[in-house]
Amino acid sequence: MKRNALQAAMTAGLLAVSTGALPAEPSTVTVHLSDGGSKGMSLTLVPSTIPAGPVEFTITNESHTLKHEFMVLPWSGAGTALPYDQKTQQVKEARLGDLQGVEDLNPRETVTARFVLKPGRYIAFCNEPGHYRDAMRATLVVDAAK
Ligand SMILES: [Cu+2]
Repeated sequence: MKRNALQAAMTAGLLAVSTGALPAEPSTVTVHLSDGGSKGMSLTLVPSTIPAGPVEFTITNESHTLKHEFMVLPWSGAGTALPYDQKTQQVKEARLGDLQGVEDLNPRETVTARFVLKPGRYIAFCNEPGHYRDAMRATLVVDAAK
C-alpha cells in the first residue's frame, strides 16, 4: 500500500516534468501603430513586459493613410539613441544586428508575427522615414522565463 502511493507520487512527478518540457504557449502582445489625431504618432505595446520564449505579436496599423512598420531589436540604451541617418530620416538598420520585424503594413492592415525572444530590454519602432523620430518607438521588457 505504501509502496503504491510512492509509485503514484513518482509517476505524478514524472508527468509534471514532461509537461514542463512541452513547448510553451506563446505570449501575446497587441501592437497599435497610429498617426491619428492630436496625439501624433505612436507605437503602443500591450503588455510591454513578457516572459522569455515564443511571443506572438498582433500588429494593427490604425492609420487611414500611411504605411507603418514594426521592428524589434535588443537594445539597453536610451530609446532615442539608435544610429540614425539624418538624410533619410531613418534608423540605420544595416548597423543593427538582431533586428526582426514586419515591414510596410498598409493602412488598416493587421498582421500577426511570431518571434522567440531572450530575456533583456528591447526597443520596438517604426522605420518609415521620420516616424522613429516622431515617437513611433516603445520599450519591451522580456523577463527570464519562469
Ligand atoms: Cu510609422
